Amino acid sequence: MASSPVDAARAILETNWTGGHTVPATGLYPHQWSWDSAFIAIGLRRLDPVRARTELGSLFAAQWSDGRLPQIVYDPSRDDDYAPGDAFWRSRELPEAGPLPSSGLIQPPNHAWAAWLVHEADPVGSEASGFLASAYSLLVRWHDYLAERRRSRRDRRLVVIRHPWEAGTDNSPLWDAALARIPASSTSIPRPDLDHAGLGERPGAREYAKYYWLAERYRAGGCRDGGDRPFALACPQFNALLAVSELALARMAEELGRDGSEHRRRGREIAEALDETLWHEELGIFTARDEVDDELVPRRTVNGLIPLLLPGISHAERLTDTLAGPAFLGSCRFVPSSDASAPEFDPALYWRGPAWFNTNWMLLRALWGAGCEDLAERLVPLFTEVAAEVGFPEYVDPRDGTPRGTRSFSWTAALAVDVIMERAAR
Ligand code: 2M8
Repeated sequence: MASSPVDAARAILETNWTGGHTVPATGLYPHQWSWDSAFIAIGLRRLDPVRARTELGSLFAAQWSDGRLPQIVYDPSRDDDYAPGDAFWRSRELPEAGPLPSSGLIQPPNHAWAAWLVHEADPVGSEASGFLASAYSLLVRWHDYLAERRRSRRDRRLVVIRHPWEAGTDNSPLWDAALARIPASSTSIPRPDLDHAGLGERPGAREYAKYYWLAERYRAGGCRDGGDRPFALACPQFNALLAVSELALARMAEELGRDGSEHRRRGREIAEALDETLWHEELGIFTARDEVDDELVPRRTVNGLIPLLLPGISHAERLTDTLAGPAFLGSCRFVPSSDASAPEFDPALYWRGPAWFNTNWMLLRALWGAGCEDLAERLVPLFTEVAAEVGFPEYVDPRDGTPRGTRSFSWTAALAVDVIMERAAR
């Protein structure tokens, strides 16, 4: 008998489990990634809350003394299988680096949100193991790092990314204009990733040369955050996740018998800043603001829809219309990563068109939360049917669900489990 989608997803999460964390995919991504682990823990909490806590705990163990949670925690035995690796970052030579080999960059702050959901799935086990208290104090330091060292110079309530990898949406059109100003690295760049995914589905050599230039420069400065910032953008998805996570920290604080009001204030403040500083009136969507030229980037991308997660943003109605309109669900079955009506749209190329499971999952939760049942129903089959049918891929063609990227991808499996179980409980 064919296994159920949940059993199939569970089998992938088993295969990708190393004993302490889950790799995103065994070939293409052989280490632990920061925001992947948070999405994976959200799915694991449905299957095995202890393992969900271990997943987050192993990432937290890599925290730097300045509070940052690194983009990647490296498995030194796989250092030749992914670039840039531990040999590039040499984090152990940096005084502020954490105890485990890691990248110096960061990823979107979905961790407190995940930690709260993981706690809620098994409050007794979470309290007994000390998970809630230790996660809370560590996550406060993570958010302090963002607020202090990554503060936007344009709007103090927002934070900026310093590399496209920090957005999680590496080659999104949002970064094109900023990258055009960045020189290419002259390093010969290894591309083990191309052994596992098609050339037309990964960023090209030109982008990689710029990614490396930025990473080399950041590393040469000891991964410190002062000084000039050749690439600095306030991303709407990154900041929306920070706000969601502040609200989660408030819940965690209150559960621990502490005052959560400061976290709530900060969450509200970020939402206000999104409304005031990152809203593009003409395009009807949030977008990134480039701090180098102080311009809003005139592109519709899925990053600009993620603020729908925030209760009370003032542009929610218009943003929902944009989601339902020709750039997104008006012309696609699932939410594409980038405007399907724009000339740069490419349904197979990474963050320039395909539908990703994590962003569709966030939007599904936002739509459920706002009572937009009809639009939400459009996204449900991506998780309950398509994911398993096409082998839990990294992403799909947003028009028809054709699988793209690597297969047996962990957050796809984890978030499919989450939606299937949520659906059954509703
Ligand atoms: C992709 O990013 C890495 C660099 O971090 C890469 O392109 O090699 C992105 O999809 C990112 O969001 C994700 O966290 C990572 C691992 O799944 O892969």
